[in-house]
Amino acid sequence: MKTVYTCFCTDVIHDGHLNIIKEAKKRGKVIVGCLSDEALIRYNKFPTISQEERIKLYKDIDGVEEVVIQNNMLYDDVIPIIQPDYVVHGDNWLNGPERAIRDNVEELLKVYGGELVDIPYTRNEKVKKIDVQLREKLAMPEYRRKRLRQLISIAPVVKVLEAHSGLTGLIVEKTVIEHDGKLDQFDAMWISSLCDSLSKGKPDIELVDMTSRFRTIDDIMEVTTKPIIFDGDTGGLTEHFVYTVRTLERMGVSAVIIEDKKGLKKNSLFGTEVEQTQATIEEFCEKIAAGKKAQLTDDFMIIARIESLILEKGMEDALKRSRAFVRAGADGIMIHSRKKDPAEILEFCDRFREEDKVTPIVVVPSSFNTITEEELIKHGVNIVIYANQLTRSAFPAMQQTAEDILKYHRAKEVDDRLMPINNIITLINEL
Ligand code: SPV
Ligand code: MG
Repeated sequence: MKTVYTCFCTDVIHDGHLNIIKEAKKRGKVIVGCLSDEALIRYNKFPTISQEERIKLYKDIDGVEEVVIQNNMLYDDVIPIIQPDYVVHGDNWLNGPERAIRDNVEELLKVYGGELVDIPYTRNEKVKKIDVQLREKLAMPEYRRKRLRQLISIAPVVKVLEAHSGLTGLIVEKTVIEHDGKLDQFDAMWISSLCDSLSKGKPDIELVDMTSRFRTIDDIMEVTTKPIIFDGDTGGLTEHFVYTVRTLERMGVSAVIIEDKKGLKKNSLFGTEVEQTQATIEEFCEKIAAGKKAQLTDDFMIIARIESLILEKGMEDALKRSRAFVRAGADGIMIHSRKKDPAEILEFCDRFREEDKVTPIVVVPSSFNTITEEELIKHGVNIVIYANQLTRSAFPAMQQTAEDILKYHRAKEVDDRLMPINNIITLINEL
């Protein structure tokens, strides 16, 4: 009896999957691979049911003999072991970034003479609707909110990119690259106070009010499913912060990061060039505790951001604060620095991790940008936020275009740098 292997990465079985199984069964004994949670989240198919539930779902399909776990998007851990006579898959992987996976399977099969079968992808209204329903489910507050904690527990590091509009949200949501035969993408979005303010032409001094910041979140939520970390600045007055927590939680935001400053807040990257005042440990602990008391779900996270290194108050002060803030209920610690050298950040992480193995650490490597995610993982970092790079790449490009149109009194000279009109009008699909 020949063996046929196919890998599933779905939470719902539709006609397309049943057709794959039907085609597989014609060729022999069907083994289904269940893509592990860890691999799924890299693949933008964030699971809405557990790995165990998916295994059961696949086992229950008529014609499936066996279900195995596949730990990677690439098939290296299963094909050499199972050595199936056939691998079957929908032909949708012939194009786009998934092509890299198909190439990988072809190579693995060549080794012993296995055969690859591309089954025409089933496109009908029912299948389309199920895909949309799955996506919409992920966008619901109760799913989106808990997704950050799930990611922290599954992913080696959670990679976060700034978004400040529906369009930038879509970039974070949809950008997938294939590199070295692997697919990769961002896990979550950061609603930066700097970039949200800049996009409104305002300074980053808590001038853009919460109603407006919530509006930004809502615009992004309308068109995305990935979890959101909100830059809550100082959190404002404790009496106000408790309301902010409730609103963010209700909207489906996963975490708020508040920094231990008081009075007029300025952007941290100014450091000591401008006057900024750090809140006392007692004041900030009180704010964290009040926020934790106000929150209603177990999913939401309040992350305390320590500004001691930014304000040159020293490592001991930063560590002392981290201990106090965790005791007050903080669900994570963000440590910030504006030095180019990551040494002080790494020292903090190492010393913090000596005492505390579990509380998530967040870093924002804008200045210390030579450090890689891999190195940060080794020092116990859980979340890496790329806080402003989208805005910083867009602004100079737009300004140059504006200058050149003025210079040439027409737009022809800038056209080579622009997205073709046909691409921009079709960028967003209508329903
Ligand atoms: C932001 O993105 O608004 C931040 C990070 O708070 S930083 O600009 O580095 O202070
Ligand atoms: Mg900020």
